[in-house]
Amino acid sequence: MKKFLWLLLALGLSFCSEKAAPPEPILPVPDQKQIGWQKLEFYGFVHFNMNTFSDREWGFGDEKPEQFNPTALDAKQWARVAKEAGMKGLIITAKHHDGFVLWPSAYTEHSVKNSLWRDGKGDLIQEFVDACRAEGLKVGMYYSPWDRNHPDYGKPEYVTYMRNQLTELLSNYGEIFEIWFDGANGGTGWYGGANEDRKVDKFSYYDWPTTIELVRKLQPGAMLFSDAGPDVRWVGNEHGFAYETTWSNLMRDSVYAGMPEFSEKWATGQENGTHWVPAESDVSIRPGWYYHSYEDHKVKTLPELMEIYYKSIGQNSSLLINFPVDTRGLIHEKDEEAILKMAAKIKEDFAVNLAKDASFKSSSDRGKGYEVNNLIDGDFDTYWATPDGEIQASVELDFGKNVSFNRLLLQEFVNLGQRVKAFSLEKDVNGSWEKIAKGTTIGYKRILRFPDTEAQKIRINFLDGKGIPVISEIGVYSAPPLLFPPKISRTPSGKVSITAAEESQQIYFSLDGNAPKIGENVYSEDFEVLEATTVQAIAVDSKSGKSSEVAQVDFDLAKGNWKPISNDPNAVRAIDERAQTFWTSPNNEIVLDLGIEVDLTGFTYLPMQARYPSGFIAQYAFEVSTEGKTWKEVSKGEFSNIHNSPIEQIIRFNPTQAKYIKLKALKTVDGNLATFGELGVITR
Ligand code: FUL
Ligand code: CA
Repeated sequence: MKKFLWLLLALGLSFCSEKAAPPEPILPVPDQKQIGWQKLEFYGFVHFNMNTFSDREWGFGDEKPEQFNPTALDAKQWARVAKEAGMKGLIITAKHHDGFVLWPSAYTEHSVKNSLWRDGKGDLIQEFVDACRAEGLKVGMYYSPWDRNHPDYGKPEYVTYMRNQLTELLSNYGEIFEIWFDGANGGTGWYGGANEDRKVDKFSYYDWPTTIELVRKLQPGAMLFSDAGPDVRWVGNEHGFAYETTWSNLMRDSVYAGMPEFSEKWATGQENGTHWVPAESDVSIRPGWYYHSYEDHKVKTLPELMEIYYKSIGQNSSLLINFPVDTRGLIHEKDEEAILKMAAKIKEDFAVNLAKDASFKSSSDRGKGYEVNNLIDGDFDTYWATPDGEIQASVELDFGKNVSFNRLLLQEFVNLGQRVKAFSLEKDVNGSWEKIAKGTTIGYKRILRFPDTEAQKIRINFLDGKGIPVISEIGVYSAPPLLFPPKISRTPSGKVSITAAEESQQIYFSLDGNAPKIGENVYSEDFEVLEATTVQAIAVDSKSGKSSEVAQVDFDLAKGNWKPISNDPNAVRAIDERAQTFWTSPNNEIVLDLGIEVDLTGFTYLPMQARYPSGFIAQYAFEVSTEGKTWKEVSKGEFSNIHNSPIEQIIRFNPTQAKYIKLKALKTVDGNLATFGELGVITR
């Protein structure tokens, strides 16, 4: 009897272990740390440093340690918000381009140790690390290679300084999951008082191989980020958007950090890329990376944040959302509210995986261990795959009844390399297949969005790939509709119109600076706004009664009577109230006649918004005149980070009288003729 049982058991075991052979990997493949990192998906950035207090995006390097003085700093609050938002880690700006460091480094006096904060005894990196660990968040460090404070920047001595500081950061604070090396480097700066322009050869100056070796030695598990990787690459823009086609494979030997053509030529990754260097999408929750109180109402709306989610995590990229921590040393209430709304909406969109209740069928599978049920077991490490050579294949889902859905989620088992190049989704309509949506690459995660559609049976077709499909998970979801805030626009002569995303939605607005109230001030036709006025509006869905986020625009003087002083008739494009048009000035300046004399307190400059920008103003001078002959300069300075973040630049100055204004480009980012997307004035 006993013997018989043993026999049965042995038979059963051998039967269970008859697993078919796994597919051959297609190179390149991720290494262990990249596999772990990929599953994080969502983590946060904290931009908090000297710029927070100098109200700049890029400090010049001449700031004083005393300026750094948060009044209520609480890193625990940052960690709590990040955790509640579903983020898996936080990366902090240990040192930004201005050179000030958040820890008491032994190698510089330009540090928190000489600030008033915690009487100079504080170590912000330590507080940050402790707060993250307490919430179970991973810890990352941003370290700017460019240093506009250091006297030796540009010389070999500085590279030693940089490595000494990295050694401090990577030895004294425990395990680090990512180190972020910024590609922006070299240019004007204070440099210990030299006040000059210092160019470095971005390819060779930092001797990256040696620095990478150091990082590997101190933190073998850390992901190294830069435009060029080596472990994780920049997505090539600061909107938080990956691409329709996004490969984790990169021609790594052809790229280097800060190379000018990276975004256009390399950022999407390449099908035949030689190394595994997946994309990370970075974006700030406000227009700027650092806190500016004038952006308190420009926190990204829920629709904007969801667009980012679907275009990053939904397009084979990780997502890094930035909090510009404020001068108190806290994540601003509005930023917290926005990120928590986003977290709730992600949960809502993916609440029920309809595929879980479906029966699955595939055109074929490679045998035991690779069947279709692996696609819905919630385990990334189990997968469905076809026999060798069968690149084209399909998986059919039968829900058993008609269901409504609008999202398809697919995950490739990328541990064996990224493969799929084309796939489609079809539904069964009375016995024939009708196309609903299609995609190109999948990678670690791909989410397709399409209008609500109903079906009992659907089919996913794998149409083309570098090899057989190897798929970990499939999800089908029905995301509830999202109400978009209305769009507010004004013509040059001052007519304001407000439009909602759908006609069935009712619009309410306000002009007094308070949020619009449902039931008060229904918008029914255009109205006039000629002077500085804040217009706010919401859209209300009549079916559900739900309302959108508030849209807000700060208008100043209408431009109806303004005239450009130029022979070029196209100059009006700089004042046509349309962000998409621009003017290229032949002499790098624009002169406007405002028609009447006004009290000016500032101006706004919107860089051109076209796909391939040119002539962004990097350094400017602003002059005013009352008769158009004698000019007075009222402001001069730089538009920091305008290249990567071409948002409206807002410059304020002491009140002055003007009938004529002149904005001069002293320097453009690319040396091309200056372009003007839109020019405006501030009178309040
Ligand atoms: C850019 C920097 O220049 C910005 O200031 C910011 O730190 C962003 C994350 O990277 O290249
Ligand atoms: Ca699975």
